[in-house]
Amino acid sequence: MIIPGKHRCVLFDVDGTIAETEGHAHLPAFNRAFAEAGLSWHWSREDYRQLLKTTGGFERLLRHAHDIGEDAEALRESLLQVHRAKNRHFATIMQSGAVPARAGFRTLLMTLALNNVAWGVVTTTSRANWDALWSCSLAPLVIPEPAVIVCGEDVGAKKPDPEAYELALARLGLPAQRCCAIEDSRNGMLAARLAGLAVAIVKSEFFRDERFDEAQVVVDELTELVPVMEWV
Ligand code: XBP
Ligand code: MG
Repeated sequence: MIIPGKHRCVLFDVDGTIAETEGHAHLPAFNRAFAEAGLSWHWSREDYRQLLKTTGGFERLLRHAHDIGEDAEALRESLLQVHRAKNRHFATIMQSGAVPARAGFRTLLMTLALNNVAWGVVTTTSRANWDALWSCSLAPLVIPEPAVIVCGEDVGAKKPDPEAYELALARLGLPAQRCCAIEDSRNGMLAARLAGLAVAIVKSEFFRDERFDEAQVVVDELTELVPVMEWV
């Protein structure tokens, strides 16, 4: 799928794709924020699997409030504070070193670099969460920096809307045919496909049973994408 010479940049989703941040960091951070705010909410892994169908942590909080019959709009201000606290706990968890990059991430990046292919980040997570993952888990791997970074705050509509991918392409000044994407969720795959990109899916903890019919390739681990020419 990646053709060095034709493809100039591989766009990586973050949560679930570069690292298993959802189960190891976002979910415990949400539950810590709920307890801290004195809320009786507590999300199990099964709750979270369902809630992840809504992209964006704040949007996920609004949806949960709605699902349990609360007036989500009336709670908007207090949920904004809960979301801020969640991201603070996320940073603390990342600083503890609890969430390494997925197997093969570094080797894949170095292989892309050897083939003169850049990489970028297209995520619906908050910029602060990307910064925490980068400084705690990725920069220590001594890898090239991403050529473009698009985060949740940069777009009006989150995945599966293609806006984040379209913005990354515009910032790179490249057409969709010169890039491709690596995603772990159906929403992410649809966003990339709608922007005209070929997509490789790497299966992750919460999305492994989703439908990925529209993807060009589906693998269990990033290690399987390392021989980049074999994606063709
Ligand atoms: C990631 C998300 C994010 C994180 C939480 O989706 O949906 O919302 O779960 O991040 P994707 P924030 O991997 O498809 O980009 O709380 O910062 O929104
Ligand atoms: Mg993801």
